[in-house]
Amino acid sequence: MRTETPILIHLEDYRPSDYLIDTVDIDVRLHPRETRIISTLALRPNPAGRPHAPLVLDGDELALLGLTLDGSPLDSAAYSATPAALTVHEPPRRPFALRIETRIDPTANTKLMGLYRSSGVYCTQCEADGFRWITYFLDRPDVMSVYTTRIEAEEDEAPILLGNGNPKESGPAGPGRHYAVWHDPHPKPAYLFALVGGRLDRVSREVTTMDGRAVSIAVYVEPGKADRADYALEAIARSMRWDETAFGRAYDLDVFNVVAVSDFNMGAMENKGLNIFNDKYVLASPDTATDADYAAIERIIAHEYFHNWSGNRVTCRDWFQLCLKEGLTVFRDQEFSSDMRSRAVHRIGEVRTLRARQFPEDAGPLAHPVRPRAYAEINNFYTATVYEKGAEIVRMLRTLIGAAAFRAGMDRYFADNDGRAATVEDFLAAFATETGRDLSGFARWYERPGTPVVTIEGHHDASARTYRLRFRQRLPGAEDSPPLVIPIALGLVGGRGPIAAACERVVGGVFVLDRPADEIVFTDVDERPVPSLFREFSAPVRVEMVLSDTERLTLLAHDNDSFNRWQAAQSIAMRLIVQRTKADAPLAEDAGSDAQAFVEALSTFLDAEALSDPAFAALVLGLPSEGDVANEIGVDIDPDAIHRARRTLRRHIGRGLRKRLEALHAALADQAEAAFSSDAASAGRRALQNATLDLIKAADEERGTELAVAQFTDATNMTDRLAALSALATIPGEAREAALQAFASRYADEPLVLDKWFGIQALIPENDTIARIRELQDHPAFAMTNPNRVRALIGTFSTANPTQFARSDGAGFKLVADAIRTIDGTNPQLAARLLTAFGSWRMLEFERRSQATATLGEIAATPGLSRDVADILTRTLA
Ligand code: 0A1
Ligand code: ZN
Repeated sequence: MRTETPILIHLEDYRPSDYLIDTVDIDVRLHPRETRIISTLALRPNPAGRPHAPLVLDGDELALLGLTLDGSPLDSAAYSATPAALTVHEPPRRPFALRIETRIDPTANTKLMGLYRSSGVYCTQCEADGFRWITYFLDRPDVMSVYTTRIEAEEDEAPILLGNGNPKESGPAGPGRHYAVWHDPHPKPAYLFALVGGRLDRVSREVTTMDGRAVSIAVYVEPGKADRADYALEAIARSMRWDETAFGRAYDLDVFNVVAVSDFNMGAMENKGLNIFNDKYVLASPDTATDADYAAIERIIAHEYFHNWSGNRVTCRDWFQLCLKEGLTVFRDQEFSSDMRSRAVHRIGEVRTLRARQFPEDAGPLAHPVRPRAYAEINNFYTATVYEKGAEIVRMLRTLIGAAAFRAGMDRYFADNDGRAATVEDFLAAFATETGRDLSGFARWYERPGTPVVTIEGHHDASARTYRLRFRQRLPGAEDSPPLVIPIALGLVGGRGPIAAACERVVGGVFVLDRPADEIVFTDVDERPVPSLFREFSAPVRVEMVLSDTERLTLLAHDNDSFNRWQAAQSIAMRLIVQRTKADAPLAEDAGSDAQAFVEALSTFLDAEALSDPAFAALVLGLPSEGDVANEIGVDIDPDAIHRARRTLRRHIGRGLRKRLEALHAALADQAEAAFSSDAASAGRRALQNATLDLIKAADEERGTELAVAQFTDATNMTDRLAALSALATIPGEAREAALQAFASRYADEPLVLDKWFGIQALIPENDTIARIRELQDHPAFAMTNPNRVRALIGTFSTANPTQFARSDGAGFKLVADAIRTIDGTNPQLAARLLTAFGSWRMLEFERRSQATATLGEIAATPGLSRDVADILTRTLA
């Protein structure tokens, strides 16, 4: 690996920019290989900066073609230009204009940062520091400017020309060429700059904001795909309305455009007035998109739209404050989705993702605070911790101060910081001022990495009729650090339902644990209760409490908190799988006696509730994933043992519930509407039908195959078709290969659908999977240069096929390492992201751990690794 120590950027070194840029006039002449950019910056010394400082503009691989200051060329001694910086040694101590001309090659840009081409469409990606790939600039988020963008192109090649803000003028620009001018009146950092030029179809409609502004909203997609853009368009309209009612935030331009491109490193980007999306999160039709796709599209459309206030109007002072916009915006999109769909079902989904992605990150070598203090490569900090744990912090804040005070605090935050580049301190100050509370203890959540553990003991005193709960908190690895402020939503449950018991420390159903240890006492408790703790998952912690299965079944049956009902079922299943894994004896066929009570409870539950809330029932039937079990066990992981244990329990449950599952599967198939609807109720019915299919298959492969083949053939939507294919994919044989073949021919021209096909094969827990994947890499539809393809095949394999990725012969690690090395040369961001799959290697048992070390060592020995990959590698091995 590169021997030089990575250069770290530290939060404590922040100082204001020496110069500010009030306006940017940027003229871009699009050309596939030689795009010319002329940028005119209105600069002035920053009163808060150092006087007489040189002006140093950022660049990356840039070539300077021309430079003037206030209209006159600069003497060559007055400046110096390298690909990475343009320095004016002694700029005027008054406002001045700099005109900079650069030239770039969008076709050669495979990093997908700056200006690049995706299937012939010119598009940009400037977060975090992509603008410096286009022109020299003060590329930092606290430099905010008003932009006017002129785009010129061949009319044939790029009939559509889009920029930030509002369209101002357009017209011909010489033979066969045309131009468009866009103006964005809202000052913004360069990372929110965007432009698009290409041949695109569009769907659009008008909406009127609560302030009476008429806004034209539009979605642009590849020619011929406009019929798949309506769902995204309507999701924009719903997001706009919701932000008005939930947060009082209205849109502030005359147009709002979304463009879908097929090569994109992330999900989407919130450029002002011109959101650019990975087409996976825009395009949907019943025949090509699953219910999960529809939900993801709605959520990500909302996420990017909500950034217009939480991110754009109020932006970040520096990249250490990334959670200020991301955590807050994730919280906002979660609330939106909960309001659009079932809140309980949605919350369970969020927590599953948090536990599957953020908890392991926080427990491994890549752990970092929600607000990091240092980084070598900022693109590696778009993490589950910044996004998901960041959102949990905002949620805890609301739980602590209450919904009304939270809303008032948000209003104050937006009002006080509108048009500013803010910090986490500014965010907390708005709530502290609003409520008069000291939030300095709470602020520790932003500083401390790691998942806290809360240990709880309960004691019922029958004669005193009291119930006492003792709490202790600790942060593994940082036992001496001051305590966190942990809101614990709780209640007591008895054999007939929730128990009303008094405790003065519990206010509005919430007890706040802000000391290392504490205890509370409920009075008037006659029967021995079961505590229902961390309702709705009120804090991102691990809970340690000894409860019997009987007590957990009381919660499953009688709690009025849906999250904890689901959690109770999960905890029992987890205990059963962990126990089987540790024994690693898939026990005898009837060795389910310890699971009998659980199976009976599931059976009662299904009879009573399956058809009234199918989405919730599907979640209750879903066992913890193999990854969840590995995270629970934490050390000396043998993925094969976990796989066997989980399969045994599934089979046992499937057999125990067999009759009910068959009946439910049939009933739900009958209920399926003739006309497809993507709404939550229909999606819930499909989810339960497919959960029953999966368990029937676990109980009886032959019957499962029969049902799956029928469902695969008759399916009228992608959810059912794909669920059938997934069910078949784990049963070796002809039925599987035939279905895979049929799917591939049906969708031969649908790259996004073939991604699902790649993914399903990457998940097969069999030894042949590696060979299958190597073969699929040569499939005409696969390309190492397209992030969606790579994530579908290699990413799915490395993150969700633990038995094959972590094979004891190292072949799984090697497959992924080979891909990382190939991709690093073209797209370092994507390569670095793939590498994070090695983040949990220390949990593995000795042999697998040794294989991981060897593979990581081989990657490290590769000459010319990118900074992105080198950064992840250094931290993974540290
Ligand atoms: N701000 C975007 C995430 C994003 C970050 C970096 C990118 O560069 C490749 C792209 C998108 C969001 O939160 O959606
Ligand atoms: Zn975001």
